Amino acid sequence: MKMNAGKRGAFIVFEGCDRSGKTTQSRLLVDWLQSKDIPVKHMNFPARDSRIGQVINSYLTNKQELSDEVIHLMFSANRWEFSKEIKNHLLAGITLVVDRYSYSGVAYTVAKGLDFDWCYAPEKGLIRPDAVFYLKASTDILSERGSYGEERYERSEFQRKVAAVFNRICSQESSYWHEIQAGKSVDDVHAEISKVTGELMQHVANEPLFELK
Ligand code: Z5A
Repeated sequence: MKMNAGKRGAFIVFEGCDRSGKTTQSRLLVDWLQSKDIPVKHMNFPARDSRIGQVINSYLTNKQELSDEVIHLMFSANRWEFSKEIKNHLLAGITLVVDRYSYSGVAYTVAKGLDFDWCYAPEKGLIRPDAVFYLKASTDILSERGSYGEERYERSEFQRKVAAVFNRICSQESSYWHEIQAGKSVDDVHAEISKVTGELMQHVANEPLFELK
């Protein structure tokens, strides 16, 4: 559904498996945009500081047990908590660079065996990104970046299932998803992302915001 038109910021999301470089690249992109005097803000999901985010954090760090359905809806509620803020920033002309969004929500829960459509349903109505950078690399490459930590989901077999869901979404949403080979050097990956972002910034300001549907 189309919403307000006007000069606005771009909504840029990073997705990918663990250690694919989302934090590294999203920070570099923020620095790059700032160097061009573009107003920009970095966000990440889960946003662990909110009340819902604190519950998510206790689940991820294995301090609390929740059913797969309940934690899925908590992750989605965490995004809804910030949806008005996201919209207001974009309409105020601030570009948002966001580390994980709805697609992580879908990918990690579908990887547990839940139905794709059920997982996607609570995301409908959230603002749709203008660009998603999908940082893609094999689990073998990613596991060379250090051993998995103590949090849930940090296991190779599970990560392969997550990657399969990201691949599916990437081919379904190819109009705004950009597959980036994340096994390249940090500088090469950044160069590719900043090039696509530069092109995006030339036209996005006058486009309406869209919702996930
Ligand atoms: N989750 C969910 O289930 N549902 C949801 O709706 C959402 C999330 C939003 C926590 O997320 C968990 O929540 C996550 C998904 C689930 N599950 N897991 N596992 P998080 O965002 O807090 O995840 P994280 O654990 O903090 O980040 P990450 O994904 O593990 O890492 P990253 O941000 O992609 O990578 P990085 O920190 O930038 O880099 C990792 C290392 O690789 C670091 O040492 C870098 O220096 C190195 N690196 C980065 N790029 C390169 C290149 N190009 N070459 C070599 N080395 C590199």
